[in-house]
Amino acid sequence: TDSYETILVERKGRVALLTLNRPKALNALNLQVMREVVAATEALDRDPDVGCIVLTGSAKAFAAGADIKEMSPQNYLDMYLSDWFTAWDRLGQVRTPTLAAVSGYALGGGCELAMLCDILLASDTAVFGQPEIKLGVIPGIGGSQRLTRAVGKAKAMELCLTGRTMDAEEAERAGLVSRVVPADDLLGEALTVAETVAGMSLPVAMMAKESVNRSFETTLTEGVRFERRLFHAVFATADQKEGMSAFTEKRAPKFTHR
Ligand code: CO8
Repeated sequence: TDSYETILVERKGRVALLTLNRPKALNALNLQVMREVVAATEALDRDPDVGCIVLTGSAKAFAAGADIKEMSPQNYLDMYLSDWFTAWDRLGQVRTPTLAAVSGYALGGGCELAMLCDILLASDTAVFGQPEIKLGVIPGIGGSQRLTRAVGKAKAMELCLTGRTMDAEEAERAGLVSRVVPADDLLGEALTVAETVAGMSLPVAMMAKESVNRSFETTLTEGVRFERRLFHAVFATADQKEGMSAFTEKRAPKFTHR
């Protein structure tokens, strides 16, 4: 982890904290940031001792978008051949639960990066938007799709077509973020939520995540059938026995992630 230049990676028990660290560019996402975030997250995903991955930025900016200076001179073939930003999609395939703790700007690729995470917590200073249109481009890391699924067509269209931003309160009302907390409490609250998730059975948490994500990919009937299969599957875990025994015995469960 020492070899990363644009991110910091820390471990706090079963929680991993990944901090975007390009302060001079408000954490603008260039190819190096993409490679490092994706590599670090995938390495943490392979570690059975990590039960939740928190992604955060600075107080001023989660990430102010894709790196405009790096993108500016590219032509079609440059973008196509280097497959610009496609590796970000791999964050959506990570099986360990992920949490984005957003303070300040989450614009363009920054908003898209937050939306690639499972839980989205915002500070009261957070600002979300897809302002690409103002630069003569459109969202490219799934923003037009994930924002629309998160907040509906009305708001997604307005944000993508005008480039206007929304504050944390509007983002919460619209269903983009699960909760807004005071800026000073954001990281603490994010780590508390992450510890809670990481304290659950990891394979069961993975299945819960997989099941929720399935709802974005399939019909209700198929989604419910998928959930039912996983529900049956959790009875093959020791953690199901432990969780239910602990309840009966009126004690806290001790999950072994098996
Ligand atoms: N890229 C590169 N550099 C940036 C970016 C960015 N997105 N955002 C900020 N910076 C740099 C600034 O250039 C500045 O650098 P310098 O000091 O060298 O001039 C430094 O960060 C500080 O920024 P500001 O001085 O602008 O700070 P302010 O507090 O005045 O303003 C804002 C903050 C409002 C966030 C402002 O910086 C801003 O509007 N940034 C751009 C936001 C934006 O448009 N984001 C969308 C980018 S496009 C995108 O994300 C497309 C994603 C899909 C691409 C997919 C391709 C396949």
